[in-house]
Amino acid sequence: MSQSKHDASYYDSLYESFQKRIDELKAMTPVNGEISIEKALDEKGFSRREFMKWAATVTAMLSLPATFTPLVAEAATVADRLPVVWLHMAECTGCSESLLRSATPTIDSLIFDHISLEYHETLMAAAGWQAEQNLEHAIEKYKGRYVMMVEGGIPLGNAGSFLTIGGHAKKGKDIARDTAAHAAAIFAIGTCSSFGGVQAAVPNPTGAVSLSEAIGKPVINVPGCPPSEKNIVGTLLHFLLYGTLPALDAYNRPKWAYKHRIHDLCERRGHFDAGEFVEQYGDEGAKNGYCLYKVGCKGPYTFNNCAKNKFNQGTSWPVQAGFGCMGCSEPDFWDTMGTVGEPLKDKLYQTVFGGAGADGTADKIGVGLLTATGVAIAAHAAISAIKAPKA
Ligand code: FSX
Ligand code: SF4
Ligand code: F3S
Repeated sequence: MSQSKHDASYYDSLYESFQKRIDELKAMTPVNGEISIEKALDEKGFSRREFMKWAATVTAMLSLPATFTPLVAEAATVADRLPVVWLHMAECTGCSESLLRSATPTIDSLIFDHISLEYHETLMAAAGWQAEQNLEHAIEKYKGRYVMMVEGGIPLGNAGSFLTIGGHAKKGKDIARDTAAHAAAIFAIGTCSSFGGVQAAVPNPTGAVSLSEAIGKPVINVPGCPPSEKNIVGTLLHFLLYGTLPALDAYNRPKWAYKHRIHDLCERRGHFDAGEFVEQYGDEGAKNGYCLYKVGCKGPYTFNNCAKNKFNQGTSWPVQAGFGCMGCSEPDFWDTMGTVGEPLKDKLYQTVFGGAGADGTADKIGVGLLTATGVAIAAHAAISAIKAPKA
């Protein structure tokens, strides 16, 4: 019988099982053992205090009590025991960039650097035959133990020949299938890998599909175009601590990251509720930080934690920067979220589940603007007579 979070003993046994996982991992040799994560953090000038602050943020993000912070910190330092194979398919590399491209390294990027990336096409030094061999060796050596992370959609059109690479001219779809065959866990990183992404937008000339469709296996989706570095590292740490897959919504997204709508966490929500909208970019409303719904924000239909985690080392996120959410963590957002810069208004927003929505919360808005939340949006929109922003 499974325990519920309301049982007093639930977190005690969870704590014990995390500690056990960490001890087991500690006993293993780091896969790239040149320098420990702790030492790397120290060398880059991160104090213990900063590291614990980071761990506290991740603990809260994973919906764990604050007492788990030391365990999360410990888990981060043993992350280099986890072999990770990271494949690139059809995409822009924005997901890797989200994690790695910063003026100064963040704790997230440092940890990512030190997790044992046995194979990452952008980061590894190897090329050609050697690169192919690295992948084969990693699969062989860590059979059933490695984590597979995939960035990009898989083009199946033209007999899947769009991503043919390497000396053996192996097709992307086959590389993905063969790697998936022996993975301990499979994560689709980014909207392309989760749902097909931009290349799967109509008319989808390469026949791109999601990773899960291409390999015919269930996959944990971590969408966003790109996803934040926190959601990527959090996914790894969650797996590291629990050793099992997270609770998921109907789109196989981890609930710890995707259970809330952008709209629910948004700092401009007060302005939405007060009917104060930006009418066009650069107007008084924009200067006052009003709600961006009328200039196309899709926050009411989008599930992600951007407002909390932000991007670029926690500097900002789209809405804070003054541009509405484009819905980038939703399936087929290129096709279903309408014109950028224009509200969906009373257009029916149909999810791929025929409006059933991503979960209980999504149900309220998934059927379009007829539900309670939807009516609120429509009412505000009607009061202030929506007009398209000038080009
Ligand atoms: Fe790009 Fe990743 Fe978008 Fe896709 O992110 S940021 S096109 S989700 O696969 O590289
Ligand atoms: Fe924030 Fe967009 Fe919702 Fe306005 S519509 S409150 S900008 S998420
Ligand atoms: Fe994407 Fe919207 Fe966040 S566009 S990055 S889900 S604010």
